[in-house]
Amino acid sequence: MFGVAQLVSAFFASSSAPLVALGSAVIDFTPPGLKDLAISLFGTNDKLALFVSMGAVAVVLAALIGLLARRSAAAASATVLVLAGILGAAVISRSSTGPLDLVPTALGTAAALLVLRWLCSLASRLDPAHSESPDGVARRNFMLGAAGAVVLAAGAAILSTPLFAARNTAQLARKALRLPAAKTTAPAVPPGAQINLAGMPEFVTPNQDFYRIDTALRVPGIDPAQWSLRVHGLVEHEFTMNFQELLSQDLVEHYLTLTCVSNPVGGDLVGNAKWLGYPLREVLARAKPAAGADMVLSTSIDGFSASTPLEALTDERMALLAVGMNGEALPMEHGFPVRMVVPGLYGYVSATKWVVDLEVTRFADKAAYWTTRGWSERGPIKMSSRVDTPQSFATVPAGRVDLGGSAWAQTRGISRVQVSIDGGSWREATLAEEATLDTWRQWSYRWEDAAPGTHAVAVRAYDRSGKLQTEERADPVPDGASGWHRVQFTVE
Ligand SMILES: Nc1nc2c(c(=O)[nH]1)N[C@H]1C(S)=C(S)[C@@H](COP(=O)(O)O)O[C@H]1N2
Ligand SMILES: [Mo]
Repeated sequence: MFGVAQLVSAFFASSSAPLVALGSAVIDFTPPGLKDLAISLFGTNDKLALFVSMGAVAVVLAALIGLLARRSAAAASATVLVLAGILGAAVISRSSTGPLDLVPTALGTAAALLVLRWLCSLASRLDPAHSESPDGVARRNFMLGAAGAVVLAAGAAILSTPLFAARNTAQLARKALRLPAAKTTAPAVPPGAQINLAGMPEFVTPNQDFYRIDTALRVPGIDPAQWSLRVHGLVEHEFTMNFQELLSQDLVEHYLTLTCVSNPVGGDLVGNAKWLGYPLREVLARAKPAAGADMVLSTSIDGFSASTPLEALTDERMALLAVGMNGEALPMEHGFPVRMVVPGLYGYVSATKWVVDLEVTRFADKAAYWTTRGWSERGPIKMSSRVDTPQSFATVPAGRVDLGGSAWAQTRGISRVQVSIDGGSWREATLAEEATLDTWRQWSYRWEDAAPGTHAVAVRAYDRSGKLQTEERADPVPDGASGWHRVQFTVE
């Protein structure tokens, strides 16, 4: 049933695929603590984990329905119909679906009922009372039939993936796209921004290594020729802008480190890229926000939304409507063709991918996707520092040990980093060169006389205003983790 529905849905909107819809609904209704748990357990494989567990549930359900069918074929069919109802409800609950999107689920259900009837009739011949053929043949027929159904279902589900891709005009459009050069280019990253120590991250994160966090089980495919951005709400001039108009503006390049609110202390849900885009302050200047407006609610094509303080989009910081990432068009999973990036704010309140709508409004009037799920309505990035090398539980040779890591306080910049070895006094680390106030800064510390044994290193940072990173431990929920990062490793 899932297999056929998934295959048929390839010919409809991606959100019509019942498994995707069900998964999306599961994500939407997941309490905030659980989202965090899933991310911490599976990291950026959280979606794979969700699909695998849904697949396992589907197999168990199929087996149970099979057992039920041995007692009553009607009850088994009724169960299939109830499941179909749940899937249909999940599909309809998606923001971008209509009644037509129920067709894949309906066809999948029909296929499931037919297969069930067929298997039941094969099974009935197993019953010696009705047997016209010898026992062994009936058994073999049933087993072959059941195996065939499983293979066909799995095959259909697997086949649906390339079908989606082949249909994906967005991907083709992305390949063909030539982005214009920036009117204002970013100053080159000073070579000294990178500390050359094994285990240090690259200062500019390659696109394929960039962390990915979103609620989209299937990456939205937006054909740029179809894309437009609606700007409306508490503004003097509402307008929509298409992709060509956006590209014909004076584009700006800016290096900016993006951070996820779910990043735990010492975590890696953070990445640094060169973004190409149009300043949001220009977009908003054209719209002319009315007095009293204090928030911009940005919405993606798949119904995610973020609430960004209007001020963060209109002050001097480089908030961008981005089209490029590290010299190429935005990768599909990072928001092609257009996303937002805002210095100093966690992604969930600012970095809307596949953005199609900007509503100028008030925090008092509207709430964004994660705000309604227990996260803070505002999300300034907390100053953080991290030890990247040695890693926790590593073993390093005695004598000279080179420590290295990263620190970030977007919009304010990092002015000092200190390390403490085995709880000893704080010592100044050497800072790598700074690229911008909005990018992370690497640091290193040479420990000359590491004796064999287990050691612990803690790190903390200061921003450019002289403020010390807080030691106070906080979990990611509701507005970001805090506390000093500590690693333990063995010297031998
Ligand atoms: N459309 C959409 N945009 C989104 C999200 C999302 O779920 N959907 N997640 C946000 C969050 S929580 C983060 S941290 C950043 C991550 O951006 P990246 O995946 O490009 O690293 O995207 C933001 N933009
Ligand atoms: Mo995030």
